[in-house]
Amino acid sequence: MTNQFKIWAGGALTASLLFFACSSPKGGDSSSKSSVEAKKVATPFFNADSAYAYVEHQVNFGPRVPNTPEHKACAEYLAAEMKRFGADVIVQEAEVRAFDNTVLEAKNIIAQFNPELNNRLLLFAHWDSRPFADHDPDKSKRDQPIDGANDGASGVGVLMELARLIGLAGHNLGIDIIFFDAEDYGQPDHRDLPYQEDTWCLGSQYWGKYPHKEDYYARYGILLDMVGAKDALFYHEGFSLQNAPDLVKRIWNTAADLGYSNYFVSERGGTITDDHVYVNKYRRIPCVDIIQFNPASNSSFGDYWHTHADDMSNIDKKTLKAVGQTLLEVIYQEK
Ligand code: AHN
Ligand code: ZN
Repeated sequence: MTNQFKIWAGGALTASLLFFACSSPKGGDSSSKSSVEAKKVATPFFNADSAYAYVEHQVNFGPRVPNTPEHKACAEYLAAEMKRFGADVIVQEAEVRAFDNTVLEAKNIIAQFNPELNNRLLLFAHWDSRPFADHDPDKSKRDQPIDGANDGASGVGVLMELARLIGLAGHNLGIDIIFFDAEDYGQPDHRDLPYQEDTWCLGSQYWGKYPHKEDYYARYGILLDMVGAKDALFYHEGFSLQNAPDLVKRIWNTAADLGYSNYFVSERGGTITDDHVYVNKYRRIPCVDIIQFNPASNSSFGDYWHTHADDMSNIDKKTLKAVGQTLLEVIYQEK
């Protein structure tokens, strides 16, 4: 027997389903038998207009480059919004050293739902934007910071909409959403510098070594990076296949079930050093990176990548929807 309740909350439809599994062995009185009751929360509806507005709000601060007032203002906005959605928020302040020895005042923004539970899922994205446009066709503009609408703001915008919905609908598991800082301060390609290890992902490297809770662990982690460009293609990423092959399959199958296989291509793409590598390396959490990377194209990440073309005109609500609804479905299928 199934009872279904539909509740309208804040314009978003959240449906709660209650399942009663009644065991009635023959000859028994079913009303006196123990009934197993399992509560299951239906998958909320991802609002792409809402996610788009969160992307735009970040971009309107200007480039979010560490050690700038725009960066500080955006950090305050992100922390306040996540609190408003009902999360317990920690802003982890981290002094990290960049490729050119600049000390960056980095801030990892950590939003926790059901912080008391041990059984946790981790979702993350970087929130900083790149201080250079090292791939811009106009050489005179390569030292200027970029808007990072897709590279930075898109993943955060999708996760903010997820946080809003998790706050409304609740979840049976603990969920952490982390916005990592200083991901995109990696050594630029336009200055001909000698190769250095580990110049990207400075915020996640710091958090991996000094997590907000001792011995922090999660069942798995999912990273969103560049998830808002028009007609983006998401291939299986190499480190994700190595460390979390089953989760890769589950995410891509879920996307296909929802009708999004035009975005989620079930083939191997690039192997990309990104925040998930350090979360996996230091915390041993299996992680998947959902990242726009087309191995068959010349530009791989897209023509806009690390150029001044990565502005709001680069963002398409349909892509935000495909990623956001898929991610919601994956996490609400969890028991
Ligand atoms: C490298 O280019 C080594 N990694 C890409 C990580 C990245 C930069 N994601 C966004 N911007
Ligand atoms: Zn970047």
